[in-house]
Amino acid sequence: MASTTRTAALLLLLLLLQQSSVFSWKKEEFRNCNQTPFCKRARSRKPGSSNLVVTDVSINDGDLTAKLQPKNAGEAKEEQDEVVKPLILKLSAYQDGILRLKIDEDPSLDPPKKRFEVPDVVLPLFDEKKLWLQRVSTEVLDGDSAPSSIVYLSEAYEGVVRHDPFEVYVRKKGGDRVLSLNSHGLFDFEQLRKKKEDEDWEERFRSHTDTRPYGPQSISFDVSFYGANFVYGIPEHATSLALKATRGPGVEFSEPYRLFNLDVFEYLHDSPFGIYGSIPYMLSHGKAHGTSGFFWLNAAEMQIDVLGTGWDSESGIVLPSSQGRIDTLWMSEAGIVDAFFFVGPGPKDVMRQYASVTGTLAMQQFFATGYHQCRWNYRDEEDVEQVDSKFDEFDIPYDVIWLDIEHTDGKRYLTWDRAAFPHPEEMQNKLAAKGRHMVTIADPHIKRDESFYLHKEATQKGFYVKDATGKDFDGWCWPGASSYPDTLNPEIRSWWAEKFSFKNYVGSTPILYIWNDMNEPSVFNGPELTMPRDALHYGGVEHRELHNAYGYYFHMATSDGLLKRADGKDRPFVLSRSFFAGSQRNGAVWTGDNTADWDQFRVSVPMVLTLSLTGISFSGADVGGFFGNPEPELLVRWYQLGAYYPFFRGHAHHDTKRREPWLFGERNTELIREAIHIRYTLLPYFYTLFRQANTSGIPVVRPLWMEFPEDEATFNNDEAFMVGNSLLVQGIYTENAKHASVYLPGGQSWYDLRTGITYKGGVTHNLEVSEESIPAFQKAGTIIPRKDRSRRSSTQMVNDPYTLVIALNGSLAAEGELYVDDGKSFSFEQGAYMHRRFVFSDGKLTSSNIAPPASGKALFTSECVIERIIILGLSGAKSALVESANYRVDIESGPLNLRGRGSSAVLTIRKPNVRIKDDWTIKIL
Ligand code: NBV
Repeated sequence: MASTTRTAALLLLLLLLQQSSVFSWKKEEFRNCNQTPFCKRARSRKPGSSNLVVTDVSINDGDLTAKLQPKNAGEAKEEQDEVVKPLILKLSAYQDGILRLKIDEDPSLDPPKKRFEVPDVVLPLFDEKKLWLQRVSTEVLDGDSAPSSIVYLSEAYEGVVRHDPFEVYVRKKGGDRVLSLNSHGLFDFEQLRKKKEDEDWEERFRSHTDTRPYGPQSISFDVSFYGANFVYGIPEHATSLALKATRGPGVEFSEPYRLFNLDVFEYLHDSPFGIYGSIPYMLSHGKAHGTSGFFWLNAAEMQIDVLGTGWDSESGIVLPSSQGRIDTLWMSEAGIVDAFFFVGPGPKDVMRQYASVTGTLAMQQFFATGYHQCRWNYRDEEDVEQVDSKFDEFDIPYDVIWLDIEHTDGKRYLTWDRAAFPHPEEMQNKLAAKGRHMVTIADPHIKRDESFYLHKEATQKGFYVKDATGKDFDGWCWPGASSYPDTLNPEIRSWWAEKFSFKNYVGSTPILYIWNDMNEPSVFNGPELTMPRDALHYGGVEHRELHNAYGYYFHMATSDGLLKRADGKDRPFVLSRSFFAGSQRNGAVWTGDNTADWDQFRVSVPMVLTLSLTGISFSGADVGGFFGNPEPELLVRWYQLGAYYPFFRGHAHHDTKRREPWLFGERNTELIREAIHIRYTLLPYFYTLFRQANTSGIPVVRPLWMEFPEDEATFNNDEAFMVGNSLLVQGIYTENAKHASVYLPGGQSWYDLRTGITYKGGVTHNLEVSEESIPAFQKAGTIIPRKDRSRRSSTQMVNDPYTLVIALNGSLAAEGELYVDDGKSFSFEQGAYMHRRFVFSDGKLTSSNIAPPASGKALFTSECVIERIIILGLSGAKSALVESANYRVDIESGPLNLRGRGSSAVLTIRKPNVRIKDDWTIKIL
């Protein structure tokens, strides 16, 4: 027994050594497209090679259905020994301009296996949006020789299925195309079939063999975006926001964008290589059409080429000019075609359309919008107490302290290393007394240890993912030999969820929340450090079919666990590294193991923006960089920018030097304190934006073009971003910067957040920068609610008074909103919240209610008042009248900032003391 333990320990050590040697990107560990047969096959296909035609079009249950088969299907039958079976095509239209296309094998023709359709991603409510198609009109459209079937999509758009050659597209009624599929004839669907005698279906990569018992089953097709200047989306890659061409003359990336969830050590800062999560959803934006989106619900490995101008020249076939059109090639190893076309035409329309399919951000706990302090690891209770008290000593607010894997008993998650953490409840109670919270890590790899209750139960109940032979899959991860719960199965999800009850998770208290890491899943001895593709899940589903959604189901189960433990009364908070379409419903996501360097810092912005565009509104990057030791200047710049990420957490690898905010000298502590403080002052605004993301799918942070869809200069900008519609933030991504060029979009002017100085829009400004702050501007015409008093944590700010910052536009007008609820329960769903609109015009500020009349009894109220109103862009006034109450309040000029700089056109109304719950008007006299 002792010798088995020794051998296991030795093996683990060897593995860890091997791990540390891969602490830098090791290309050869991972497959490229040429080493991935389905990708290689799809990429070698020539335009026009798909010879499918559409037949048997009819309307069934409100959908258009048809058959898809080779043009010469009849003749082929006689010549070939194999009959190519027709595929079944289904086209459905939904409200708000959404077209759904499904293509699968015909179940009545007895395919060897049912192909996998990803469950639990499309909202059940989406079905209610279906437009029951009554009729289809069949016509020969301009320039075609064969007919097309046309269906109604909305007043402005229609869906078209061209019969020969097969093509599906969306167009403006009778006019320009928006999106199309198979316009270049690259569609291919490998149907499941019997293995021929001389065939070898196995695939080998390094020392691994994939048995591939079902053989080739990949699908590929081209998708074109019209009226587009750029395409975006398909996370997760560390690269620019606007996607680069991956094929064609002179491209920068020669590999397609890969979507395959992997645990990649030290990922590169500019690469199409797929990392922890995948969302097969691409958006386009352009002057001519506006925005459109294409989502392929498929969880198998996907590779996507963005085809640069002239991409087809390799084949000798040159396509018509691609002016204003961006062509892409989508390739997936398995699954079915389940594709959604979103017509926009505005960026926010597309966000809403996508959200109606996959859902919006779960409403988050208020505390989670504050600052999180993490490290691998906070060693013990004393360390936690020290760090916690230092935040108070240095007067820096923070909300959550995190415990990484070392806090457990030998990496058995949901247990404690009792030597280091003998009194977990007491530790949490002390944090709770200051209104703070704790997060512990719970990874999906379960230690294969007979005496570990989780392992015992999972084994007995048969709840683990199986290997290709049907035995429990046994892989290596942090705890050594490990198995993985099969959270595709709803029963296993609810079993996992139960483990978070206060009774089951011994030592947990109501202020404890969860972090899911390594859920790609990471398997140290697996192919490409993940689970073998021939591993088996519930219902005989092969791992290859759902790989990209494994982390999603695990995140979902954990989030359900936190919901259950509080009888559905407390909002869960779960951070996940891996994600899929719809993960926004489970909680937050972060960008994994970045490095403490300027390039990685810079790429965090397009990464967070891409997540935002694809529904994941609550995301952020490790502030400071996970690997390596940031120079103090980089750390400070990272805090200054990270304060505007939706998810704001400092984190570091255990080999790095300690880097809590007070460890870099007085000046740097002051700068970091200021950065974190700015975040806290803006929490009312952030929380209002979180609610907007929750109701509409419009993300908290946005690429500039989402707010300025007409301004071409914004389309490719990923150095700056908008927080909501009112704030523009620009990072400083170089050392020792004295100046920064900042493009401020046109149409109105902008106010520097610190000085109130105005800048013209539509111009790139060359601004002086100092170490004190990064450029941030409030858009003229907006009102931002703030809470300026400095507190220990967000929960201590609940009763604090507000400041309103009014940035006037050219007509001396502005407007903004404030959303407030109890910050933790679900009573907002019954109407227990406040939603106010502030409008400034004609020298008057009015506050009015925009919440619908509350339906339930659980009304929410707040006695909070407004203690200060800052008006940017106005001068001269001396007093104001609070109407209805009929009292006067003083107006002062200023404030100027610390250096005595600032605009002269800034006024402050002191102590108007109106309550946020009331309707009121304040008139400038
Ligand atoms: O649990 C340890 C780390 C964690 O700190 C990090 O945030 C994760 O992304 N985890 C990865 C595993 C080890 C990475 C080297």
